[in-house]
Amino acid sequence: MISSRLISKLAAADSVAVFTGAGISAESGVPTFRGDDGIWKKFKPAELANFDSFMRNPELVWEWYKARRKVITSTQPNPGHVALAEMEKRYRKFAIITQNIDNLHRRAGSKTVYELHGNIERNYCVGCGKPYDDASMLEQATAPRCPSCNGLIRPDVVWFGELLPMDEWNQSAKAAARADIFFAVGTSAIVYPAASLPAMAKEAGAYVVEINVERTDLSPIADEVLLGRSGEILPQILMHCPQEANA
Ligand code: BV8
Ligand code: ZN
Repeated sequence: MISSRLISKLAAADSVAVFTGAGISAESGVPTFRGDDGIWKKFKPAELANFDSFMRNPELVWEWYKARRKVITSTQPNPGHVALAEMEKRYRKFAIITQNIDNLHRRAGSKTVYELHGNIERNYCVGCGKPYDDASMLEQATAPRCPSCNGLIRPDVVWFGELLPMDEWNQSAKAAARADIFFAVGTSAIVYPAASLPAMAKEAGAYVVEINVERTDLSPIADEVLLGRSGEILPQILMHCPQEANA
């Protein structure tokens, strides 16, 4: 499965970046977006994951995120997340660049995680920007309001038509540009600007490795496509990583 070329690259690499999508959390029981039980099969992103819909019908959007938060917080990181948390210790420069809002990389112990599309466990007031992360308040039936300015409280995720968090984006672009190996794991790579990162890494000379149960729009630019479940492939790749970071 893992080529001798990748094995030698893993041994020699100084900087590794891993770009992840919903597929890495599928084995934890978090529904993907475009899979058969995909979120976008049931709900149209344009109807729910955008600011105007939220302001038009905050209860509906809040209910949706509450349902997703309930699923997500009842799941555990899987061997794919755990392997990446361990892999971070084997390289001097290592970064996870995720589109996932499920916080599972951090819960697996990963330290350097750039959340391009936010985190479902964080919330803030659209009026005064005050953060609200205590779960009890979030369990309220309707869309909660900010006690200090009465503004609506929203999940700290990036909706369609919204800009990505600048710092996360800049750090991600830097990690992609300096990567010796760039892994793209469990993503259909069609949501932009996140989906432009693999090409940026390739452009900068990275060895691009795709891990997915099927080929995607990314496969043509990948140097290597490993077809299979990330929860099985990532632990195998870890076995070929240096025991500790090169000095
Ligand atoms: C923006 C958070 C500036 C919320 C999300 C350029 C071209 C075309 C369109 C655009 C463009 N630039 C901007 C756009 C518009 C838009 C966009 O990209 N639209 C797409 C649909 C074409 N982008 C935006 O709006 C972005 N903002 O550009 O702002 C701007 C402002 C004004 C006007 C213009 C521009 C913001 C996008 C962020 C949206 N928020 N999530 C929430 O989650 O509720 S996106 C969300 O969907 C995820 O975060 C993720 O990014 C995406 C889902 O993709 P994946 O994670 O890859 O999941 P998917 O199900 O698709 O695929 C899973 C894969 O895993 C599959 O390939 C499957 O085979 C594989 N798999 C399954 N099981 C396994 C597995 N692999 C391995 N192992 C397994 N076990
Ligand atoms: Zn407020």
